[in-house]
Amino acid sequence: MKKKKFKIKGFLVKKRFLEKSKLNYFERNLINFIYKFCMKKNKKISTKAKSILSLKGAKFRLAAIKLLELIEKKDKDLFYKISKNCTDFFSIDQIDNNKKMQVILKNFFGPSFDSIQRRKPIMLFNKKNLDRLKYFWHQESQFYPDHKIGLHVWFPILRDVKGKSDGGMVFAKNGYKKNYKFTQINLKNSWTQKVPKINVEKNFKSISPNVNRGDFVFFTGPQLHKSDDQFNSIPRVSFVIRYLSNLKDINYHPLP
Ligand SMILES: O=C(O)CCC(=O)C(=O)O
Ligand SMILES: [Fe+2]
Repeated sequence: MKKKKFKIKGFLVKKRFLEKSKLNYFERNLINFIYKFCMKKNKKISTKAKSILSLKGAKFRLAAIKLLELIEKKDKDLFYKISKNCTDFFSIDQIDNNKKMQVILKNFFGPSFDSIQRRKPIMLFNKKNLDRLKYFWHQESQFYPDHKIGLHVWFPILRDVKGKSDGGMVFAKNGYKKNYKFTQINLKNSWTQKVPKINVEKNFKSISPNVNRGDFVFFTGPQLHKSDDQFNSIPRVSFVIRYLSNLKDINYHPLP
């Protein structure tokens, strides 16, 4: 049987990429990480995280989102630290080791597969009326100028993202063909922004895909994207993993 090829132009949503049991495990690992990470930094938060671990299913997920909301409200510095460090738990590696992920990476990177460098994944949070943690339009390729090729993998946890204005991601249709000059913006406890010097919305159609728990969105370095507006009163939580390579002669080389 012929192997399924992974072809991507800009971005692609892979439905049901990760089994629910693995995602459940991942979500619990995150709360367990917060419980331990906050033990010395914020006892109250730590104790709360521990108590949430006794909940199951939808109750657990909602309580987990509320916990993150509380941390962000009470201690912005701690929240930013958690966003950057919470992937020190091992279940993120199980996503790399997933067979489907390996096939995709091999197909996408071809001969550069052996030189993939993975950037430390981060947690992303999009809450109504909270702009500090959102991304404006940007291209990941501008954050990694030394890497000629990049594949980025974004997936929501704890709740589904129901398309437009639900706090997910927005992609510019066909907006992956060149790198644009940008303006850099740095704000406290916020991600660095590299905003392209073009009017993205005027030049491209915006697409806000539905992305359920377990669905993964893949996008390439130059693909223009941003955080969507958030009208849902329940915040959105997601992770992103970045795979990069700096071999110059990379082309699309599918596996035999
Ligand atoms: O999750 C978001 O709001 C934006 C994510 C993003 O820009 C990325 O994952 O590269
Ligand atoms: Fe991004």
